[in-house]
Amino acid sequence: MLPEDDIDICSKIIIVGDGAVGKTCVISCMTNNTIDWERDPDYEPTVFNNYMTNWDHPSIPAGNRSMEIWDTAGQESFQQLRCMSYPDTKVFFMAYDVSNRASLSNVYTKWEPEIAGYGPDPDPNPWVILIGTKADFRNDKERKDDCIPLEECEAVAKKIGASMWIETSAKTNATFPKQSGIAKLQDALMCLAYHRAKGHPRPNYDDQSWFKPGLSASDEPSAAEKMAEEKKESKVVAPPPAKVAAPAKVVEAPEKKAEAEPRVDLNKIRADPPQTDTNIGNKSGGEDPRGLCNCWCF
Ligand SMILES: Nc1nc2c(ncn2[C@@H]2O[C@H](COP(=O)(O)OP(=O)(O)OP(=O)(O)O)[C@@H](O)[C@H]2O)c(=O)[nH]1
Ligand SMILES: [Mg+2]
Repeated sequence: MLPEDDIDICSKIIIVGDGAVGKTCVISCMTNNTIDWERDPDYEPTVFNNYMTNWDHPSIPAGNRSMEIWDTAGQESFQQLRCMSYPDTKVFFMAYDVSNRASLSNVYTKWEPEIAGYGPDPDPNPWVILIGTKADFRNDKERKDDCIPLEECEAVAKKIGASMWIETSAKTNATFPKQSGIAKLQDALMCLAYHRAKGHPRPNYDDQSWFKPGLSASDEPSAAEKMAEEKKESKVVAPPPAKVAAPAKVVEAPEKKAEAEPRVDLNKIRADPPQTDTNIGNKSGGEDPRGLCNCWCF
């Protein structure tokens, strides 16, 4: 373990992007991992939700580290509420769906101006990780032709001054977390938040020296991989009951790791989403079928 660092870090992270691109599913992968992909998960638009957690990374000196991650509504009707959450954000996740060109162009026509222009003291150069979601579509014979070429996505990352661009699949993460891009996203988030807290300049896309693989470096099967394996085995004897929350993803617990602390849970308040070109459906009211809770266990 590296020596204790001299600073306490509490980083605020926000995810933005069009409605239904898969923001909440990505956050779920980084937290409780309870989405049941064997049943097509219902789309429940988010209004607002946040999570608080401690975190660590093998390349980052130990210290008092916490992160607050905010899941926002992509729906236009929640713009005002969403914007209120922007001040003091250290790292933004900007998400697009790899099969939805409008969601990618909205990254620079809508989301980048929105986060860089809000509030009395907006940050004209926000720190951003661009996230492609639903990357499993790239290997899906029925959907791969809809997918945006990788070069175009990378060009957008450069255009908005993102420090990194990562394509992820929340769906694949259930069985292949290393390949899903989620572990890499977690590593990138921790490294970038630390870099910012240390007062370093915002990294350019072409300089990735700030990034160190941690979770994504291990060859050991992760807890999620083992869980998926166990789930498969237990299915032979008895199918798992629907909607039972899976155990939280556990990755080498650090000595100082604490239970994630619930903060605010408004996820039960459902949006009444307008139909946009990225809105694949809607449903309001009732329990969240994904069973999301406010926790984050790296
Ligand atoms: N194939 C596939 N589908 C996904 C993936 N992630 C999300 N989805 C689907 O997309 C739907 C919407 O995902 P959400 O995470 O709720 O979308 P969101 O961006 O949070 O939407 P808002 O809360 O309205 O802004 C889910 O119900 C899934 O069916 C993925 O990685 N692969
Ligand atoms: Mg959501």
